[in-house]
Amino acid sequence: YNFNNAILRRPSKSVVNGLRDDNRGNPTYEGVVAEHDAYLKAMEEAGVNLHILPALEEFPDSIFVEDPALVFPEGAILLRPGAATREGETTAIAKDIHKLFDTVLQIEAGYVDGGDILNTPDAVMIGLSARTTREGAQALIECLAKIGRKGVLVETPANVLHFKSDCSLLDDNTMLSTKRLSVSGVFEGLNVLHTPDGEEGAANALRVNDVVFVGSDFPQTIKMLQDAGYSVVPLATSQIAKIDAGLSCMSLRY
Ligand code: CIR
Repeated sequence: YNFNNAILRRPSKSVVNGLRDDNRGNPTYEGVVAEHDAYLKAMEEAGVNLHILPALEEFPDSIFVEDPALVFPEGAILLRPGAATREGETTAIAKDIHKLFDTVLQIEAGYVDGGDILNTPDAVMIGLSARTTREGAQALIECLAKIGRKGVLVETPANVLHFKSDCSLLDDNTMLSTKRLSVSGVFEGLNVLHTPDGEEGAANALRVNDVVFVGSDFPQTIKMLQDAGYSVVPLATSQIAKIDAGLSCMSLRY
């Protein structure tokens, strides 16, 4: 969670048509831009150097730059998003990734969304989901091995879009997680703080250097984290939540 750099992509006007599971209405373009602007500012204030990519009208979900790639200080891995309308985002981001990294690998089989990947001090967890296939996860484990990292397969709860929709890393040995995810025992050996009932959406928080970004619609989670000693930066997410996104999705951090 110590990052010097982050890659972001400006929202396109087509973001209003972003993918979603249940229709809770379209977000507005202006609303998404406002949430993105506040996120970008919070990243800068947290001490991160930003690489901001231009909007891509042909890909409504391309603001969620976390999904087509995975980045580490030592290199990047191009992924293959598992939604048909998002597959082309890999090619779209590849040239920017090549500019920023000397080592760039690519998964050659199956599908993996970056939203299913949680980097912990021990290992890189890869959640199987409707977007991330076993074949893709295996291909990713091989790429990770080439840059000296260990990948492990884990399960995403049913009806949850991404593994990281339900969890985030708060520090080296503490996770924020929904109860439905942690009952699987996936975080055994780590401290787990559970999102209060009704605030499951807060689990996709984001630790960036000394602060934790948390959705501002989740007061109980914010208080719980503050009481636990974290410095919380509440950020509005109600627009991006309409297209199933949270705080990790809008950046690639390294
Ligand atoms: C999608 O369904 O792909 C987008 N509407 C939301 C992606 C959120 N990304 C993420 O959690 N990494």
